[in-house]
Amino acid sequence: MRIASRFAACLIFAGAMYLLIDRVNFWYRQQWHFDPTMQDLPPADRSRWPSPPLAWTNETVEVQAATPEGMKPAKATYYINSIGMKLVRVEPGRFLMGLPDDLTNSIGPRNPRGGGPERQDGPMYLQHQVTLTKPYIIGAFEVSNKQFDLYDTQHKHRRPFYQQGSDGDNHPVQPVTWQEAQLFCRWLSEKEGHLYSLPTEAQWEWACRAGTTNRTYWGDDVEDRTKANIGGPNGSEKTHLHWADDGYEYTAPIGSYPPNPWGLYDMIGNAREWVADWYAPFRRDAVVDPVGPPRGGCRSNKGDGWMHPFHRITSAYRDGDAPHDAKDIHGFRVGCAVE
Ligand SMILES: [Ca+2]
Repeated sequence: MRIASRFAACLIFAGAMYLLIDRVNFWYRQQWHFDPTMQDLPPADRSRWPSPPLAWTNETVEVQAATPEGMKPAKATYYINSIGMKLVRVEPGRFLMGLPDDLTNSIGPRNPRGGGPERQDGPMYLQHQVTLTKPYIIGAFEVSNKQFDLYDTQHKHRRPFYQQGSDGDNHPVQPVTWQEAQLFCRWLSEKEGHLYSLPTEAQWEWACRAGTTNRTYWGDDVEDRTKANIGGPNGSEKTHLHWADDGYEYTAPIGSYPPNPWGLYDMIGNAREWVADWYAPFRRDAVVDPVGPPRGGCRSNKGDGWMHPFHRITSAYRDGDAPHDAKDIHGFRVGCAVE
């Protein structure tokens, strides 16, 4: 009896400690909102930007795109900026963002506070209608190490071991913080006179889906590892080593897998990509040009990554991490305003 009561007391104590730590952790994350380095950048001082903006070249090519109907030829126009980055213009449209409830349950709702274990207390994938009213530009590829090195010559010393040396130059840059991704966009804006920024989460997902309504832009077979650089049945970093049958145990050079129907590469897999929004549960209401909530503790990132298990693979994938967090999976692609 004495042992049982001690055991019960231990359980109560452990439960209380867990709740206390959880609340402190939540409070701590909320404080990030007040840190100026975690905020959107101040409005750009455009007086020193090149005017008129640097001209881009462009090319229209036929690509073999991954679609729900299999591999299909598609025409894609790429704008090429001053550092050789290829960009695609995306037209306005309306789509269902998030996932239907049955899929949400199989993927597992993400923790609405970002990071940490998955929980059932937030509609992180609640499907809702999004209307985007303006065209925008988005990178056709993830930002590469070589491109990011032009902005930060010291980043090469932070590359993970599997991206060392010139062989890693064309891999997606990682790790980068949300703040670093923003600063890269500002640097590129000042260099060219075009207004770059991270895409919003809705802009990113519309571009990823590229008009498809399936679980991914190539259909519903999430175990098809010829379509994206993703993990295996158990995608933890440890076991991913056993899933190198596509030739890439970790990241792959950008553009190693087929593009989506709009000519965008690695929207699923490879680096997981920061977007502009604070990370928060979705609501059922239809929204127009959403930019996310005005405050939060974590920033969203999209697109699954090279270590993700099959059951999490979807165009709607999202997670939240601290803006100053930089894991070996955090990369990004640029967005740019049509002006
Ligand atoms: Ca990616």
